[in-house]
Amino acid sequence: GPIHVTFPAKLTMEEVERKNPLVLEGGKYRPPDCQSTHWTAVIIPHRSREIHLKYLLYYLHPFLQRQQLNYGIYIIHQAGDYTFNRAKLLNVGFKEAMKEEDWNCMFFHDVDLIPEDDRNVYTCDRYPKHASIAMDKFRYKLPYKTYFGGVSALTPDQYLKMNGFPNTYWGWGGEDDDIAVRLHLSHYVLFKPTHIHNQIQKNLSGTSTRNKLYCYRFNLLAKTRRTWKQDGMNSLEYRVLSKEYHRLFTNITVDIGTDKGLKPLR
Ligand code: NGS
Repeated sequence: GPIHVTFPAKLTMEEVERKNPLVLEGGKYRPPDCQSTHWTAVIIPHRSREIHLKYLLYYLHPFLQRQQLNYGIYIIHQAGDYTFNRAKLLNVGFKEAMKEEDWNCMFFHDVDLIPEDDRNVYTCDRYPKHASIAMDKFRYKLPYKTYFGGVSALTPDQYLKMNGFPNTYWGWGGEDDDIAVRLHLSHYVLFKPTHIHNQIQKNLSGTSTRNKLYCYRFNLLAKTRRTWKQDGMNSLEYRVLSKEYHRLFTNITVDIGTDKGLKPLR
């Protein structure tokens, strides 16, 4: 049923670790008393949102364990201070997670969204799934019909069929709309379950700066139909700088480069 989400001020990461004794190194879990057929990797793009991450893990670990899934949590941390690129980090997460296990479901997850109901099942379906369809900040309604931001779930096959996500959106906005167009172009019907999420207040993080607005996002969006087959999983370039197995997650720090000197797609 519903989960009452609060943000205990004194919560520490050690306490979250203590509350999750069955989680294995690197934030992985296998149900001890049954064999689950579900293998869900949760991919979280990240930079300077440690407080958000702590609250998300506090809720997410017990939530996923109650669902008796095999799961792993991957934090994909963008190195340096160049403009954040959420969708490219998600592509990196897919590639790196698949090197470790034969995951059959990827949950692409913003760090600031907490599931608010146990009936938000973190498994994949026949069709790609937009999971964060009801958020408190949008009064539990979609902001617009094709909105695909926040949390989404795809099987590896579904993800590869649409050439993954775009690598070219540097800064805030538009990459989720591009993904929605790709889904449409790959002839996927979207599945919108009744998931409910609570967004952590920006000011809780201590660093309330928003990612830089990406001013070319509308230009790129206008071209997705032509560019999606050249920009995505097949053009992904990055360098892993470190991979650490923490108690509650695997942290992969990556250099994803910049858009300086890159030729615009036509
Ligand atoms: C749209 C953005 C999306 C974004 C959505 C919700 O306008 O990337 O707002 O934003 N699209 C473009 O800018 C083209 S939110 O209210 O969560 O800040 O996800």
